[in-house]
Formats: sequence, C-alpha cells, structure tokens
Amino acid sequence: ARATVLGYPRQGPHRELKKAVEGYWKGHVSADALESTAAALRRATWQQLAEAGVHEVPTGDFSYYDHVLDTTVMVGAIPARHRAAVAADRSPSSQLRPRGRGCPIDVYFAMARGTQDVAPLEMTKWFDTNYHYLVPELGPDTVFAADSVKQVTELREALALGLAARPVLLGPVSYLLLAKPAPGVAAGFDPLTLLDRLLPVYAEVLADLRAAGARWVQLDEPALVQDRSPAELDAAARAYRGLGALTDRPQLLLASYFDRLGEALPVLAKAPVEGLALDFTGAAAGNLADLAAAGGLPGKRLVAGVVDGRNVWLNDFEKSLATLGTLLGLAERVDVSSSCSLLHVPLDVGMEREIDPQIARWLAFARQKTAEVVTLARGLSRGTGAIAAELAANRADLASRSGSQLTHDPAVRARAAAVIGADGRRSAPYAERAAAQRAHLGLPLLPTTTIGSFPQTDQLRAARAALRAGRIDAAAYDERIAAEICEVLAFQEKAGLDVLVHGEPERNDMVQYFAEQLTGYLATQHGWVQSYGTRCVRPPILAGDISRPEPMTVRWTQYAQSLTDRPVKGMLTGPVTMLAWSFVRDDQPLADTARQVALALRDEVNDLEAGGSSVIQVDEPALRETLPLRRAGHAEYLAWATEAFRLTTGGVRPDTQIHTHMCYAEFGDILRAIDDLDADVISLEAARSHMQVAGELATAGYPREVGPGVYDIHSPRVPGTHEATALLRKALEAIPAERLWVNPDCGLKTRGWPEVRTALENLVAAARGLRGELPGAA
Ligand code: THG
Ligand code: ZN
Repeated sequence: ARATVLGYPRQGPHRELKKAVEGYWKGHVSADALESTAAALRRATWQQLAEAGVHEVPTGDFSYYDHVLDTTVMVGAIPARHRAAVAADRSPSSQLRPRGRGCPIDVYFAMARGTQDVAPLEMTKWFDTNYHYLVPELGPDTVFAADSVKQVTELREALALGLAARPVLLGPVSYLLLAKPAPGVAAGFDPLTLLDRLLPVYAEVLADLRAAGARWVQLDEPALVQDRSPAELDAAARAYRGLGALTDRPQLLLASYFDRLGEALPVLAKAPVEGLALDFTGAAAGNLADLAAAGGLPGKRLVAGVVDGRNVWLNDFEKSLATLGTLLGLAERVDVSSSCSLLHVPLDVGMEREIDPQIARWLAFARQKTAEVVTLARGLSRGTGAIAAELAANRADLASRSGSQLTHDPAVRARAAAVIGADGRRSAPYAERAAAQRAHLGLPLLPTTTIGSFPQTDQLRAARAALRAGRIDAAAYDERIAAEICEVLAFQEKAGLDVLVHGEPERNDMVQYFAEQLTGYLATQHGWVQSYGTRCVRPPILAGDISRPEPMTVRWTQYAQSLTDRPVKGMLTGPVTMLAWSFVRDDQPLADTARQVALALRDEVNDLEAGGSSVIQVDEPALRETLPLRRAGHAEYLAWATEAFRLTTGGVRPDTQIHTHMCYAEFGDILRAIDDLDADVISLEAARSHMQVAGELATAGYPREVGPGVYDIHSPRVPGTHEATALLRKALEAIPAERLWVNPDCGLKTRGWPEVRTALENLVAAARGLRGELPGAA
C-alpha cells in the first residue's frame, strides 16, 4: 500500500499566497513575483509531502483563487464579458503574460472579482464545506476549448523534482452539475446537456497530461454523492465509458468525497477506469458496506480515504486499519489517503504555541494528517509490528482525549440530559406574546432597526491589534469601545431608528468572539483555512463540553441601554452557526454538541433579559448552509437545529421579543424549519431579490413578524428613499403592516460610515412616509 492525499492547502504557512495575490491586485507585486511565489509554495508543499513519505503527490490542485474557476479556464468557458472588460482596459497590467493559452491573468481575476464595469461570476458554497467556489456560467452557445497549460506546467514542476505526481482535475460531470445557466440563458437550461461537447476537451487535456508524463490522473466527482436522478447517473456512466475508452490517456482515478456514493457507486465501480478514490469517514462510512455489496473493485486500484480531510482530529489508527483490512479483499490494490483534499483544514498544529501540548496531541491538521496516511500505509503493507510505536502513541492520545475533563464535564452532561421539551417552548403562544410585546415596547407600525453590527473602522481594528500587542491596556481599549458605542447610539437616535443596537465594536468575528469566552473551545493562532479567493477564516475548535463561565455580552449591551430610552437589541450568534463555523468534535453526535452550546447561550439570553433587554436577537446565518448533502439527512438535521435554537430562546418572558436573522436568499428548502424556530421577528436578505422571500414566506403561511432587507449591504450603492419605499410597498403586498419591519439586509460592519448614514436615514424616511399612509398608524 502506498500513501497519498487528494489535495493540499494552497495559502502557505503564513498565507504567503494571499499576500502575493492581494499585492498583485494593489499593484505592489508584479505578475512575475506572484508567479514565483506560487511556484515556490507548490514546490515546498510537494517536497514536504515527499519527505513525509507520500508516494504520489497531487498537482494542479493549486489555485490563485479557486479550482472551479481554474476548470472554467481549462475548458475555455470564460464569459465574453470578462474577456471584453480586460481587453478594453488599457492599463499596462492587462498586457501581462497569459496564465494559460487563452486566459490572461487579469481576465482570470476579472471573473473572480469583477471589474468597474462587469460583475464577477457568482460565488457559492462548495458542497457542505465553508469553501466557496465560482459558479460556471454556461448556455446552449457555450463553446468549450481545451487549455491544459496550468495542469501541464504544474505536473512538469513536480516531475522535475523527481517525484511521482498525479494531476487533479474536477471531473466533467461535477463541473456541469456545479454550473448554472449564464445570464440571459433560460433558467430551465440544463448544463449537463453540454456533456458531449465537454468530453472531447477533457480527452485533449488527458492526452496532454499523458504526453507530459502523467501515469495517473485524478478526476474529482463529488457531485455524485448528492441525490442524483437516473438521467444524471446515466450521464456519469456515459462520461466515463467515453473517457475510459480513450487510448491516449493516463490511468484514471475517479474520486468522490463528503458523503456516500449510494446509487452512484455501482455506476463508478463498473466504469472502464483503473481506480476509485472513496471516502470512508463520517457521513461516507457507508461506502464500505456499499462497496462490498457491489462486489468490490476487482482488478482496480482503490485509494481509501480513511483520514478525515475535513476535521482537525487525530485519526483512530486501529479503526482505520480494520477498515483497510476489509478493503484489501475488495480491490486489486489498496492505497491510503485523506478522505478529500486537505484544503479544508489548517496547515500545521506544530505552529500553535498557545494550545496545551497535551491537547495539541489530539489534533491533526494537514501536515499531521499526511503523516497519519503514511503511517497507515506502512502498517497496511508491513503489518502493525512496523508501526508499533505509532499505534501505542495513537492509543494513548485517544485515551487522553476520551478521559479528559475537557471532553467530559459532568455538570454540562447532567444538564443536557435533563432537558425536557418544555425548555424549548416559549411560555405563551405567539399571539399572546405579540400583544404583550406591543404593550411593553410601544413601537410604531413598520418599526425600523438594523441587524447588529456598524462599520468596523480602521481605528477599531488598530485598537484591537494594539491591545493584543500590549501597546494599550484593557482599560484603554474598553474606553475606546465605550466611545464607539456612544457614537453609534447617538447616530441611531438622531436618525430616528426605533430598535437600536450597540454596533458590536468589541467583536472581531461573530463566532470567534463567543468561542473565546466559552469553556470547551480552543482558538488557533495560525489555523487559517481558505474561505473564498484570498479570504481565510480561523475556525475555533469546539473540543470539549461547552459551558459559559460568565456573561459574555451583558456588560456592553447594558451600557448601550443606559444611553437611551429606546430598546437596545441584545445580539448573539445562534448555536447552529456556532457549530457550522467551527471545527466540531467527532466523538459525539452533532445534536449533543448543539444542545450544549444552546444551553450556554440560553443562559446568556436569560441574563440579557434579567439585565433589562426587552429585545434579543439570535443570529443563524448558517442554518441553511449546514443542511446535509442528501435529502435523507434533512429531517434529522433540521430537528436538532431547530431544537437548539428554541432551547437558546425558550426561557424568556412572553413580553421579551426574540429576533433572528439569516443571510442568503435561498430559503425554499427550510421554510418549515424557519417557522419552527418560533422567533417573534425574523430579518432576511431580500433587497437584491426584490422582496421575493417576503412572498415565499407569506405563501407558506408564516405567521409572525418579518423584516425583509431593503438595503443591500453587499454593494456600496445607497438606496434612495423612493427605492426603499417601493421595496416596502412590495413587501406589504405579502406581509400585513402589523407584521412588517424595516431593516437592511445584513450587518453593516463591512460598509463605510458615510454610506451607512445616508442609507439608514433614507430607510427611516421610507418607513415614516408609509406609516402616514397606512390606516391605524401611530
Ligand atoms: N465568520 C466565521 N465564519 C464564516 C463567516 C464569518 N464562514 C462563512 C462566511 N462568514 C465566510 N466569509 C468570510 C468573509 C470575510 C473573510 C473571511 C470569510 C475575511 N477574512 C480575513 C482575511 O482573509 O483577510 C481575515 C479575518 C480575520 O482577521 O479574522 O475577510 O463571518 N467565523
Ligand atoms: Zn446577514
């Protein structure tokens, strides 16, 4: 057995790639310097993998921005608007050396980021990870043309180091399934109808890679782990019959990950290709039984993903060896691998200086996972005796984790076990609550509010950095925060908003801020993971049982409330989002972890209420995005997710108003769940979709108050009073005035103060204008 990984992080140990790409955009870094930084990072990665004992290194998985965008370049599906935008721009940088045969680097970045004149490709989540890809735009007129330059160049670089290398390509079926109809193409257009045109392009790239020295090529088909129609499965069978039948090609390794292949497994197993890479971890563990049931992979290479590429936990060697042992009987040759690309985990636990060394031993980032793969491959080929020391250390580390106080806090467990249904139910039905809240809050019709955050100015970020560096003390920092809150409150009063917020100047990130204050969470210093393009996040690690040693938000909320007579909303991140944007523990069901987080947040909600907050918002922007890949998993997920939200918010009085907020407009699949949250008020993104979501909620019979956003905060554009009024009139067609709120789409932290000022003044003017027209207006 040999060791490999399906892909590797691209940013470098100190995010060198991010810095080089952003430097290029700003004009500080030349195209040549960018290219040599990238080449050096690739080389360092391959050398490190080889030194660790990886036998076949992945190539072509590197990207300046996104591997789906790279595939768009490889198949020549560059939208005309991006080519034209750069051709028209006569700045010197547009003359730069082409990245591929047909794609200058500025066209590439134009697709990724847009230009003054043209919109970028749309960005969306890569399956159920926190990575975002750029959505290919295709139509009946799309003409594909092979551009293998990037793939061939990177393969040659690795071969020149004397390494065995395996180019990684996004497969043609997944590429089409991830695409959408181009602007101007009928929404019903199915990109999969382009398969026969796309296959010859893949054939050409495969031939080029073979000519360049590739013995194997990995074709990733993760889209086949989702629910697929018989027609889609037929397309996959046809695609690989076609590519398999080519004579001028390397050996093909079809890779899938993130969930079980299910009905697609027999399709891929029967395809005339030489190997399959399968995920045997987490939700995909069922692949083992499915593979046995399908008769295995006689005569084929199986690359067994037994090291989870998406979490940060130490592998269980004995369990993995048992799986590998079973697999030996099911294929001609078994190699060991990560379950998916290691793109989704940070680079190296060894860089973390602030994690207790004993606890750091429970963790495995990309570098440690690579070592695990190598050890398992050695154990599989030479017997467990050859890895006796590693096995003993692994057993000890697993025991240390499962026996630790961090992972087993009896008080937290007892409390979670004692939860009863009533804890998740408000003490009065909505109609009664609404009346009590109306009396208690005395808000006008069409009340105005914001989602929570106000612009995070450079001075604020500088103050946070100064505090971290010890250049200012906590008292000086707090003074700075208090001054900011004063200013935010004064502005909101003057603008005439009805429900105010403190603006969240003290928060770096809506998950990190809470994770830092909860027991059971670990933070990393260098644990960066690419989110989209050059943007990275450092997800906190939810490592143990969760408890809240002391209130987290009460102090600043009370301070803000002391400055005004109007209600100030308490602002919290909900339990589902806390899980979605963290690395979660793998040693208990997600539902149990969610319940622990919910109980900690419930205490915070109750403390806010006791401290005088009458309005409390619990944000769940990630509720939709954590939905399992297969529909079979939806009901169970939505059950624990809504339970966790209700547990968080269920303990307050009827006259305390619970708000929630969600971003992104695709709510179709979860309307029932949104209703089940039983929040008194929900604010949603709606400006860009012209209030479509208001209509959807109304059609679904949503009975409570709604604030569809009338200010698109993703754009620097400031909506005028007329525009906001028109959007509100549209919303009023679906939602009665007694249940309609007026607010922006999302938090304002990424916007500048001047825009925010005008936009909110216009929003208040629109609400006031409409109040004057409505019967029964206050
Ligand atoms: N918080 C957390 N996770 C998230 C989001 C979040 N995951 C999904 C979504 N939002 C991702 N969106 C972004 C938006 C901006 C950035 C990263 C992900 C970003 N990052 C800075 C960078 O890369 O330069 C670094 C930020 C930092 O210093 O912490 O701008 O909102 N937890
Ligand atoms: Zn939002």
